Amino acid sequence: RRKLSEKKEKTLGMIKPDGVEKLGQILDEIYKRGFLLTRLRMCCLDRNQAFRFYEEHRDKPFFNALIDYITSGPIIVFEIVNTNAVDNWREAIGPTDPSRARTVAPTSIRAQYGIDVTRNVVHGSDSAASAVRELEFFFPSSGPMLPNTSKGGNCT
Ligand code: RTP
Ligand code: MG
Repeated sequence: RRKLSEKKEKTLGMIKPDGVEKLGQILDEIYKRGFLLTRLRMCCLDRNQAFRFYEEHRDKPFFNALIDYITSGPIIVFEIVNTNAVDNWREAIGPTDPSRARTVAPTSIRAQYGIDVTRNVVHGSDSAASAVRELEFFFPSSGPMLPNTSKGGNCT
C-alpha cells in the first residue's frame, strides 16, 4: 500500500507562448525529471478564455499584462499523472519570478528558460482543487472542448 504522501495525483501543466519557442528543451526538462504526460494539446486562448482561466487574478495589478501575454501566441497544455504531481511539478518549474528562481532554484525550468516575472515559460496548478478545475477547463469531460485556434485571440 502506498503511503498517503506518495498518492498518485493529476495536475495541469502549461508551456506558455514564450516557452513554445523553446519547446524541445522544455519537453526534455519534463522527461528527464520522469513526469508522465497522459494528455496534451496545443491551443490559443482568446481574451475571454484567458479571463476565465485566470479569474482569481482579476484584481491584481499584473492582470492585464498577464492576459496580453497568455493570448500572444499558442500554448501547450498537458495532464501530468505522478505521485504528488501538483507539488512535484511546482517544484520543477520553480518560483514565479525567473530572476528569483535563478537564485533559489537554479536548475528549475523558470530559472533556465524564463525571461521575466510575466514571461515565465510554464504554469502549474497550485493545488489539487485547482488542478481539477484547470484540467476540466482544457480537457472537459463533457461538452465542447476549447477550439485549437481562436480568431478572438492574437493567435492566427
Ligand atoms: P502560474 O499560475 O502561471 O503557475 O504561476 P504562479 O502560480 O507561480 O504565479 P501566480 O501568482 O499564479 O501568477 C500567475 C501568472 O501571472 C504572471 N505574474 N506576473 N508582474 C507580476 O508581478 C506577476 N506576478 C505574476 C506570471 O505569468 C504568473 O505565472
Ligand atoms: Mg498560479
